[in-house]
Amino acid sequence: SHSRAKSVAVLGAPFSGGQKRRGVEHGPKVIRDAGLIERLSSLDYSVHDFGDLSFQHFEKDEPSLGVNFPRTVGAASQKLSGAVSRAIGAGHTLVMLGGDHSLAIGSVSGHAQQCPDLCLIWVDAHADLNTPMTSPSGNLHGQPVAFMLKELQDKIPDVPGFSWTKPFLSSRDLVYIGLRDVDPGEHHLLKTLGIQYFSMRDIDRLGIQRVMEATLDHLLARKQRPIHLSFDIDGFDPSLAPATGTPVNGGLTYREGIYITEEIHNTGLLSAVDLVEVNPFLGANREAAETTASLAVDVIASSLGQTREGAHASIDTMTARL
Ligand code: B3U
Ligand code: MN
Ligand code: MN
Repeated sequence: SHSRAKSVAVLGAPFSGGQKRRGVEHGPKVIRDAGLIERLSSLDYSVHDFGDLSFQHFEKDEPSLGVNFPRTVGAASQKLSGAVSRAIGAGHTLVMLGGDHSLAIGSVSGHAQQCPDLCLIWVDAHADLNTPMTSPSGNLHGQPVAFMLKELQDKIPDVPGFSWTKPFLSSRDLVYIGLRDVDPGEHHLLKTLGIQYFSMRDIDRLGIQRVMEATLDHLLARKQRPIHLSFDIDGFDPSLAPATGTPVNGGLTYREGIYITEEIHNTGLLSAVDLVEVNPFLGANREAAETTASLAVDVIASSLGQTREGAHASIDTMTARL
């Protein structure tokens, strides 16, 4: 047999403090139960399942500056950041299972500690770009990108729990795909910072093939660098991903979502992927949760090289059978 070329680290982050609906902390369990580890092993990765992190719950965590559960979210992201940094430093491709999208502050910053020149692809119905001042909800899962961007340094107040992190990403190193529910403050920032984004309307106009060409050209034309994919399952249409906290009609089709991840895999530059916002308590029934989790597995497997045309492992093992 041949040697396994690549290793992947799977890290669960059962955390829900970035929003108000219980259940999203069970995302890692349902995604594993949908067969993630077996699928990645069958793609010929050496899979290192690091299990689930456990997070500190702050008894008194009053809102501060309009932000809900600031200390709990800040501490969770800080812990995740360290774990992600260590896994990537050890040479693994990282898969982070959320949990809500506030966790991306931790996963992307931990990745950036090891790979300061990374770029970020954010697949989501939402821009998650609110600052504490523009946020309509105070929920930190609607704000993670604002905490990362250097250009917004002066717009982020000193929220308790977040003194450990400082902005590390330039707005030109970020592309959004799938947007269709953007708040006024977020839209203002998208436009004034000149962030590259492809809304669902843009996908309707251009088709997903040209969207991916433009995305990868924008991020990689100047130089090849590591990619962080932060995939919110609500990027998909709610008919495909019903078990999520804030579903929005008119989302990605299955084929569009998988095309996105196939193209990212084909760059050979994917270094970390977040899969967030799977909430098995939501959706009409248990089947809704299971389809959503199974879709999450497909997204991760496709990001890591599962193809729709099939593949063969090695000439040697095949020719023995032909
Ligand atoms: N933009 C709104 C709603 C929202 C953001 N992210 C999700 N929902 N999943 C907010 O609260 O910032
Ligand atoms: Mn999100
Ligand atoms: Mn979202």
